[in-house]
Amino acid sequence: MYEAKPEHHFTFGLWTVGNIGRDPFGNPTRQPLSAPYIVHKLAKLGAYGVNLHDNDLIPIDATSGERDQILRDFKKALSETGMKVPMATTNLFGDPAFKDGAFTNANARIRGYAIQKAMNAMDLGAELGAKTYVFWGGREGAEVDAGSNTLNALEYMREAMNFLAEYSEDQKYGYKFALEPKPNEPRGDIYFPVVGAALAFIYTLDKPDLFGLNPEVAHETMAGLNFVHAVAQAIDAKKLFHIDLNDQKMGRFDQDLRFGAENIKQAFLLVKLLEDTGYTGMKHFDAHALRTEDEAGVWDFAKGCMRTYLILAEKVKQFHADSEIKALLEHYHFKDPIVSGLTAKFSRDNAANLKAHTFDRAALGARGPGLERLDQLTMEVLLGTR
Ligand code: GCO
Ligand code: MN
Ligand code: MN
Repeated sequence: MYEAKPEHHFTFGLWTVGNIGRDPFGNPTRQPLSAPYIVHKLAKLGAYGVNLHDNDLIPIDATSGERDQILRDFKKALSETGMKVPMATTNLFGDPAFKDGAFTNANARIRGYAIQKAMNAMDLGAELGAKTYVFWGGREGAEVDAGSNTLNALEYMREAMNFLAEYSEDQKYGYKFALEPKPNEPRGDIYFPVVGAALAFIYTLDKPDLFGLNPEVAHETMAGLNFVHAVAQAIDAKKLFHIDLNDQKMGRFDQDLRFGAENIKQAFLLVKLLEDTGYTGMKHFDAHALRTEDEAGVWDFAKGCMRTYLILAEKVKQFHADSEIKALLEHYHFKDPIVSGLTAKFSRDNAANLKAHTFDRAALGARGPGLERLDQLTMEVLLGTR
């Protein structure tokens, strides 16, 4: 029961299970794990694949000989296990060169270097079979706004996105690009802080069809927003290209907790949204084991993410099959075909008839939608008492 299988499309980043437990106050608590070792371990746990930043695999200062050897070993692990690399991305935040941003840096040379690094990382991702390319602008932000009017940054970002989309097409890589918004951390303020902001930006690009979103639970939660609503908006716009699953307490530092570790009801509603709308993309766990853990804890963490998703998917089925919940939902979605016929589309007749229609305002205000009972039953499904 609840055993992860490749068909579930669960993925992890090399940087997630490979996280060595460093934080701003403390040294690493775990040894680094090699990429081939991670691939073998995740394959045994039933993951579909592993995602990477260029420098998770190939150190930024590797010689071309070193690069080739690392790639050979990594590809061997992939072919031995059948693991895929569905998503790739660029580390544009770790090196001091990017301390004041990469694509949005005020320095034209750094912008050029960032685009060059992204092209090389896209080459690497394509070589490994990746079809989704993520842009997480960790350093694309500011603490000091006096140097720029922000419009420069938006223009620079647009230039980079347009350039790299053309590069992908020119190379026939077939990438879809997923923008990953985050409100802050590591910068004081990051541009495109939330899903809605990134979504609006996409339509200002030359090739909006190539761009979508990679929303992350922790990121909207850090901004105090409802993640399920954000994902729904991305789905509505047909822009949910990828998703980063983890968990987060509101008002805390960026925690990257195990999926479902904190807010079970939200995790359930998220799984429900993804399952109900037939999301078939990658379910990527962008989280890491607690700094307290040893390597055994890392694999418990990885197993836990996938198992919780599968348990919640089972609860979604139970929710839909529950006849009392069904009745409550019917009560909640009150239907009136006559009124709906009038509001479905504007016509002069419909407008005139709607104006002439008599609504019993007092009765509308008096009717209870039954949400207390619905929420309680949802909790009882989750708590296992139904
Ligand atoms: C974070 C982000 C990153 C990105 C990753 C892939 O908060 O650090 O979530 O983990 O997802 O860089 O683009
Ligand atoms: Mn994150
Ligand atoms: Mn992420």
